[in-house]
Amino acid sequence: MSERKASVERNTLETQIKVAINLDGTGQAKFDVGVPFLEHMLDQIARHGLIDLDIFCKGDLHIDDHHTVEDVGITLGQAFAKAVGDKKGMTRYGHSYVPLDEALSRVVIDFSGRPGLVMHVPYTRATVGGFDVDLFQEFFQGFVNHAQVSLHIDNLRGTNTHHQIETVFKAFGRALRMALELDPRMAGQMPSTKGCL
Ligand SMILES: [Mn+2]
Repeated sequence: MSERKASVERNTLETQIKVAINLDGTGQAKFDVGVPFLEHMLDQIARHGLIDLDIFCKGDLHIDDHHTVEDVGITLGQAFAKAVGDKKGMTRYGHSYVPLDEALSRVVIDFSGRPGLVMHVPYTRATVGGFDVDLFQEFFQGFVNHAQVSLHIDNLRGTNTHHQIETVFKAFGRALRMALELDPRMAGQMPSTKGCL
């Protein structure tokens, strides 16, 4: 098996980003993106996905967090597309339910080769510690467009906004872990009767 690692650099007038990932890691995470709440969420992907993540972003935070959050999603998606390679022997589908006290979320992912996002998170507040939680829609849309995955995100219940979105990211990490798992019984075959993804 070739190593499932990737490094991507993406530079625009709004953000300068470097992402390095190892899909077969242990959850080692290093972040320098300037948005603490986003870093707290990215940490959930690393820990619960057992993916090593090293993300640096210098963004135009003097305007607001929007470009940074969206562009980190885009660049992370590009890194995933590169790291999964030809997807031979990969489980392909993944899902997870994660609770956190009163909150419960479900995330379902398919490394289909086609971008699609359905996200339903009825936030009870618009911000957490000054962070605009609406931006996570932009994060996931950026990720989906570039990782070329179908992603269904549902927060099923929850009254605390921090809990609502944290369960989404934990379930996202767990769903990724399931989908990325290499299944020895597949003996390197494609997880599709079409023969390609
Ligand atoms: Mn938390």
